Amino acid sequence: MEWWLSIPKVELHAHLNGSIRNSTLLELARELGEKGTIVFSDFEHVIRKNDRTLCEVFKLFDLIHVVTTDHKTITRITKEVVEDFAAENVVYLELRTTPKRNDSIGMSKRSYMEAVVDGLRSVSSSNLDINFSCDDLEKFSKYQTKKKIIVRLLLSIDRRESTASAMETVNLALEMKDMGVVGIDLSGNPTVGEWETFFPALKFAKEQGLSVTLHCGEVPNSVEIQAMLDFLPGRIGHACCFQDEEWRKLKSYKIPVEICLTSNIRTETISSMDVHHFADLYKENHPIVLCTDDSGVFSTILSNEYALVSSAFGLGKMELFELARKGVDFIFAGNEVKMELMKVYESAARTLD
Ligand code: 6MZ
Repeated sequence: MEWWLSIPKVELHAHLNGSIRNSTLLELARELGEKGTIVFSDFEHVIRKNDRTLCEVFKLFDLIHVVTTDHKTITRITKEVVEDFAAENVVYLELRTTPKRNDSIGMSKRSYMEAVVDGLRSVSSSNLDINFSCDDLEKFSKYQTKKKIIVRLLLSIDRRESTASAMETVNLALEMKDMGVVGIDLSGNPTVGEWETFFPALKFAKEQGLSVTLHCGEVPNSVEIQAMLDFLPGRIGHACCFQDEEWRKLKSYKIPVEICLTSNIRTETISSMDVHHFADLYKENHPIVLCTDDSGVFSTILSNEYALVSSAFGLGKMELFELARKGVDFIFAGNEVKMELMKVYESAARTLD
């Protein structure tokens, strides 16, 4: 595992509220339990459960959102999530989250995002290119030297949202470009909502120069999958339930795929590793990048996803280092950041063992 921890990695598919530390989640739930807002033992039972179907995962997210509603908590979890990724040598993180409005506590989509940005700032004062020493991560003690992580943000549109609400998120993303927002994600329960509802906002985002990534094919839905591919998003996530025609389109359009192995297996969208599409896409040299999806919910870390590929598909260290390096080609940040990351990989390549 140490080798996977030590190589530089880019994380392009991580949901903020899915990446919370279990210990933080339990602490927050306990506090709400004491106030009588929730029944702690019910919450604890759901959090500690390991195997969840896709449907159960979305129920869990609703529960997580109950304990992470206020601005202070959003700031805290953002800081912790960035620290955890940096601790395992993630050198570039595109963190995605759904801006939430909650009138009862005076939260607007903008103030939610400002709380996220405060979290990034509290990791470091050096704007969004965050330099810091990890001092509270016992699990990676060997890697607690000074680390640098570059963080950018994607604003997610939840599939439960209306066209107007999706448009509001895109406008917010445009307003927050100078705060590290580089794109838009479409996510949420794939059995809910229609592509036509989100299309106007996503099209507008693209026209305005924002990058777009879509959760695509988490459940079988040929019509939607093909419409999504024809939209030519910058990347897609998952691609689990594709038919031949959809594979053909994906490959001919060369749309990069964010691969989330543990998530796909845990949610049973893919029945086992030996039938996972990673193998075929890798063999065909299709653009792919390994990601965690929800490291908290699925109890994984990015280094573990690399270790999994090594054991399940027999890739060697050099091949995996190259796979990690290629992830840089698919980031949504601009060329300056890409060049900086290239240098990180060049220097790491010289010290490979
Ligand atoms: C689809 C997912 C997801 O935005 O509150 N999300 N959407 N498929 C998945 N695979 C299992 N994992 C997470 O983070 C949590 C939200 O991200 C989306 C869901 O909308 C979930 O509510 P934020 O930070």
